[in-house]
Amino acid sequence: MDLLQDIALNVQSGYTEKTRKAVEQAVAEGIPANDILHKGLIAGMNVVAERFKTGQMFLPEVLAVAGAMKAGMTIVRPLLEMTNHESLGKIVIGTVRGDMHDIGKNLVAIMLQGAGFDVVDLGTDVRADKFIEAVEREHPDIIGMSALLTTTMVHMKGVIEALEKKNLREKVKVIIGGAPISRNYAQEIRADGYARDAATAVDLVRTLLNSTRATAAV
Ligand code: B1M
Repeated sequence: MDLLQDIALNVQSGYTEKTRKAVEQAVAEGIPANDILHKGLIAGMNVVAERFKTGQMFLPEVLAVAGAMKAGMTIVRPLLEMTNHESLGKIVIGTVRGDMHDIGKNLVAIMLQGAGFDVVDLGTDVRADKFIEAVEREHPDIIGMSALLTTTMVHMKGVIEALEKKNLREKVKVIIGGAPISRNYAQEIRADGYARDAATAVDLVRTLLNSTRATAAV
């Protein structure tokens, strides 16, 4: 069987050790890290997301899958980071308050790092004050917020309001994403952009930074 298919199947089955070994083998065979991520790890995770949605998989199995995904990503992440050293801008990213989902947010962070951006990852369950502290400390160009629950996506608005209160809103762009998020929601809460997946997030960040720099140069 194709090694990338093997990785996808091991992720779907929640086999942490087998995923780790298959990813190590793929790296040793010279398969590009980007292919291992997209055609192996993400391909497997997409199948799981669909099965969970349709009730063919349950939480304990999904937890095992998350462990396998993490094991694979631990190996691939430094390789993606190595592909581009020059920083094109800084992004502070986190999953909002009350939300522990981090697989998608981690993918966005990895893809941004791979594309040459500096990424400060605040992790999961990030409260508004933590985002504010990070903006004051890190001076990022962009804040990225992720939410996977309809009950937690509301906290994105709270972060934007906190930025406004602190007079920081003009200093930083805000992008949002996650399964329940839409372009309409981004407009409603006055975010600067929405991305449906990690690759689109990279394009969005590039576009926002280019427009900021073009405005600054005028
Ligand atoms: Co949870 N979960 N979960 N879960 N989980 C969902 C989100 C759910 C849709 C499943 C379902 O019922 N069909 C549902 C939410 C329902 C809703 O709110 N409408 C749900 C629920 C209910 C829950 C719990 C409440 C379950 C419970 O305990 N009863 C609980 C909540 C815990 C908490 O957060 N407080 C819970 C727990 C968990 C696990 C811990 C078991 C595990 C998370 C493990 C982890 O992340 N470390 C888990 C998982 C894995 C899922 C599903 C199956 C898969 C999510 C995922 O990783 N997808 C999910 C079902 C689904 O999404 N269909 C589900 C793969 C990932 C690559 O995609 O995260 O969408 P995604 O990220 C994409 C894009 O959205 C986008 O790019 C990413 C890459 O392409 N993106 C961004 C994401 N963030 C972005 C940010 C950006 C831009 C793009 O800019 C900054």
